[in-house]
Amino acid sequence: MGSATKPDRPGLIRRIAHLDMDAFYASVELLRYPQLKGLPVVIGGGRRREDDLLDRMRLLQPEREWTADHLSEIPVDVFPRLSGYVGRGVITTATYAARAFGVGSAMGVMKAAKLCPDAILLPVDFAQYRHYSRTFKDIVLDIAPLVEDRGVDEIYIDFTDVPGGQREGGRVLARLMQKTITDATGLTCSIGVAPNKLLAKMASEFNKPNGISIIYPDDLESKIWPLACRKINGIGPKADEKLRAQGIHTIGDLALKERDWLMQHFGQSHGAWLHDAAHGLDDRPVVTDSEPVSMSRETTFEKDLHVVHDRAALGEIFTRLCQQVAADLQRKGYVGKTIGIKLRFDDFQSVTRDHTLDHYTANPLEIRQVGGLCLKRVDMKRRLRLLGVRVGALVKVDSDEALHPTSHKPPSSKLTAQEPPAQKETCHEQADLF
Ligand code: DCP
Ligand code: MG
Repeated sequence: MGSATKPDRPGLIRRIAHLDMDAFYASVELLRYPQLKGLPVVIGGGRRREDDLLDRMRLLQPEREWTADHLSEIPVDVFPRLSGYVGRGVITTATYAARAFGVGSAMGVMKAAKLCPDAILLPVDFAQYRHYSRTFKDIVLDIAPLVEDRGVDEIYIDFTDVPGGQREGGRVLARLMQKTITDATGLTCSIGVAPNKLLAKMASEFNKPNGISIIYPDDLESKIWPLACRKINGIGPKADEKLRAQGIHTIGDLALKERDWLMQHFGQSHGAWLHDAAHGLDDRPVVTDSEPVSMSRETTFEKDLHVVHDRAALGEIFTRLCQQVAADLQRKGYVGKTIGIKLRFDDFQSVTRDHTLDHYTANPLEIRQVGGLCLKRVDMKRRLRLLGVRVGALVKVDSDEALHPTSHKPPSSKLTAQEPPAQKETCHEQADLF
């Protein structure tokens, strides 16, 4: 699994955790309706109308008071069931009891009703989920400072330097986090700890719910290679189909393929990434909120601009955007080496292109020049609504990396848009515009 130790502190093993809350929306709902614990419950089909249930109780039992304080006293048989549902709503998540019937995220409520008609259907309440999301993240931040926010219910945490983070491969710290979160909120989570983010993300699923899974470098063959390729975060259904067409089903199958073969069949960068991923290699750092990944400036024009007729205006706007993003970088003390552009055409189709330099910069002229080269790679077939420039792969201007860029890789260009690269013939006309 490559060198797992940290070059700057030999002996310390890189330990990265991925924490994911269990059946998150459903578990938050069960906090206010504890009487539903253990039952099949699905969340979806509409926004929250808590008062509907209370209104019903006021009719059924008018002799007593029914307020938001009495939610836990609503009898189970009063809750709406899936069987009564008619509509096009989609399920956001389901309790583990409901999952046993094959019900899960992104499934139509009507379909779920066929699988488990007796499941209880509750509406979504995003404000409540956001509240608990903030709460569990704050708890983790109190224990470990390096936390990367990955959405409402998941985070990566760098355990490497945290006290207890190395004990039992990270299990001691993971257990402390689970307990602190459950004590404070009543919610459970699952945690995977591994040498990197890629493996930690897979590991957090191994023992769900309320589980901990520890992956060591030597576990690759026994624990990772038997898994389906889809378990790699980044291999979606389309990529999986392509792999299957080549007889590659498991991560172990993928690991057996030569790097060159993968690069030939799946493109240089994707092929190389597939090879690394199958061998459990992933150097991505845990990126905290305080470290921006990129800075960008963009503008939507008052009226759509024509690439030829409005050439002067577009050139000026682009120069200004580059100056602004360079000023942002300089003010905040960052330099970056990936320069990218974004365009939106009058049909709302968006295109991005970027180019990675072999050094870091915050120089407006250089950003302008490299951005201009990126623009030349776009087929300007329509009028433009929006133009933007982005500088990514940021580091602090006074960091070691900025002063002595370590990458010996040649500068590379990457197409980040979904559509095929611009045709040469159509590019000629625009070649001098920017
Ligand atoms: N979510 C959603 N629509 C989806 C997937 C998820 O609205 N298609 C929401 C509901 C989930 C939350 O995001 O509760 C977190 O997603 P997860 O994939 O982590 O799923 P859960 O936390 O519900 O379950 P698990 O225990 O498998 O993590
Ligand atoms: Mg989850």
